[in-house]
Amino acid sequence: MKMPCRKSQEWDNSKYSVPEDFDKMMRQIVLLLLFVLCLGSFGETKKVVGTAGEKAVKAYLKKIPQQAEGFFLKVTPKEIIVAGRDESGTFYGEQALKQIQNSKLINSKYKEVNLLDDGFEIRDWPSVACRGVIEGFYGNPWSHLDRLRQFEFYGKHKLNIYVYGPKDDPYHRAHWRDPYPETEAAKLRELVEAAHRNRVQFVWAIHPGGDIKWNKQDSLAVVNKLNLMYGLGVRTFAVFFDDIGGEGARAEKQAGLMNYLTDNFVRKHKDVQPLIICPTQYNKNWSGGDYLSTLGTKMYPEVRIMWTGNSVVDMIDRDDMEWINAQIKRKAFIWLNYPVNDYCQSRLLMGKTYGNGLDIADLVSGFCSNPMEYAEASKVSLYSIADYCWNMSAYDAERSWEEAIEELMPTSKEAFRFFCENNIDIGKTVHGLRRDGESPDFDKVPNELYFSCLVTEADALLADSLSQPEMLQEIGPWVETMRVLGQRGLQVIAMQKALQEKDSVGFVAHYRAFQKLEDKQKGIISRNYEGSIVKAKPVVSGTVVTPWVNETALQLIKDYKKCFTYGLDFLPQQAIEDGQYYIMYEGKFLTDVNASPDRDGDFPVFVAEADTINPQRQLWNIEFVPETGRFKITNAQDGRYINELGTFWANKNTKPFNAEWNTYVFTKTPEGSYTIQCAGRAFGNWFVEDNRIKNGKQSSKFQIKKL
Ligand code: LOG
Repeated sequence: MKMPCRKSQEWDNSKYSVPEDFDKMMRQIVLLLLFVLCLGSFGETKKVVGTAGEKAVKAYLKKIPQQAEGFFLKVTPKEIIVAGRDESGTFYGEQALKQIQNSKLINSKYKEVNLLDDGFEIRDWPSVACRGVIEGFYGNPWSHLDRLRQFEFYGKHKLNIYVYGPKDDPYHRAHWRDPYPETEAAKLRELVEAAHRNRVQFVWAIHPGGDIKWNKQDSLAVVNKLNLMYGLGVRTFAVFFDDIGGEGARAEKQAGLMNYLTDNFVRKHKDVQPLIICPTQYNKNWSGGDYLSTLGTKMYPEVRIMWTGNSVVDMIDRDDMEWINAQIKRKAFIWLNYPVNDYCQSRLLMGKTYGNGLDIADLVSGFCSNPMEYAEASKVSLYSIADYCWNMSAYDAERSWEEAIEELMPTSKEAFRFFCENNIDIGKTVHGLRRDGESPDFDKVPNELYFSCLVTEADALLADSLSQPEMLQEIGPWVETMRVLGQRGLQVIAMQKALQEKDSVGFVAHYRAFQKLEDKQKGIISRNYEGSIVKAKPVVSGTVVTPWVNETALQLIKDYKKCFTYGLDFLPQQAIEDGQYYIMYEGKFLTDVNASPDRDGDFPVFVAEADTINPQRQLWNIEFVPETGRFKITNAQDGRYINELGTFWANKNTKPFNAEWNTYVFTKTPEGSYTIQCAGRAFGNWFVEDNRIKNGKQSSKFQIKKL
């Protein structure tokens, strides 16, 4: 069944034809391919598969790329040749063949395509030698099944490394010295085998820095644990020192341990790869002193060093790589903190993977993406990470994203695409990274149409949940949220109409329906099971549609109250009407004693006397902010806002007003005074100490008096 939004002539969004950048030659290839592959079951087609050095492919030796993991693929009606430089190359040649058969497409993913009279040849090899995924997030670690499904996906998309380092696996970090219990160990053994079967190097990481003692005993404890993991089949190892402080963070000690492990463990085994370290200073913002150069000079050059970029969550370009490589005297191994969402748990990051330089392949020793704890949903981005690492200079974020959507949800691709479009941005976080292009059609089509689409496309996905059960189970709470968001939006539109028509009864009725939906949305919780480490409250289109719906509803209520009195009991009460007020504590006035618009970091104090010279220093603009539904407090004399620390930040460049952090909840007490809470802090109740505002669990009571 067609969804109404797709029927709309104004809004035809289906772009699933041949990608636009296909030139004429490529179109020909596509046609040819169809012809070749339509010959069907290869009944009369000879198929030869082999690896350089084997007799079967001797005739093609010159065509096989020299690069590790490269392959030569030839398809004509008579023969199909798959010839790899090494076993991985042959494996990848077969994967490429399967993909071409499935998609009936060749595109610039492949490095060299050669059109023949009756078929085609491909020569292909990876841009980045080590490409893959690092399970390195906080939160619920992936399940066994998640991981098995990941490895299949990696094999298919030519990713060749997986680093195991979930922060909340106790045997990785908190209890790194302890061996895995028998059942866990058996699962890991199975995982290692599954990874290797898919040509994925399984790297097991240990995170000892929180409590390691720099002594022989703990060095041996690490060796002991690595030996146990070796026994489970692991052949590559990493040691993480991220997010720690104190003794564990000392560069010369870390370097010493890595060298010790190299001598006493790695070199003792013929089949163990050089180590990987995640340093404590793993991004430029956090670097300083001689930490990085100590690692660079003291640690064996074969030890690979991970790096997240200029900040924790960052995209990486050539200048960034040159800087870090010079510090550490080797090529950094990129730990890309995307699409990880452990620091913005309410959002799913389903947008395009863009922003990394297309010219850094020769400057990295590896490239891994840290994904979301939602393994299936992460595949949208991982698909692109694979494309990027395989043929970097030809990487096309847009096309790769479209392909990923089609592959991951073939039976509901348009609904899934719409879902992804509405789950793109990260929102404001300490890490700063934002993602463009969320809900791109929201301001292009009538709001009402958009809201119905949120509902119908959510329904379409839910109705198709059996075809991709693993994906739907993960994104389900967000799909539900998308549905409720659409319904809320429709109620807001109805409120708008009612207000225009001066229909106060209708307005209040729609507001009450809106409120019910809001309660319903609050009840949607992801991973809400016993023992779950992160229970997320999903937000959909948190940058575009959700704020529009919330702000418009609040604004409408404000407007309604100006004209009508009917039903006020049902509408949310604004604790304080916008205006100028004294904020008083035990008879004292909150005063901006240094009033000066450019001053930074000072704080208002409670003063006993009324200021007769500059009375505005004791007056505060209290103003409702629809974006958060809370209040902004600024001084009437100099316009500075009170921040979450109870102090002033005047510098508009470095500390611009941030509604999320710098708006307050006023709660009226029965006797008519108020308590004030900063919603941006965990214990953000205002209390007074030394005549100034402090934040904590306890609250003081304030008098808010009109001028
Ligand atoms: C952690 C990582 C986490 C990520 C994003 C590194 C090297 N370490 O700030 O486990 O998933 O940021 O929140 C990190 O990135 N610390």
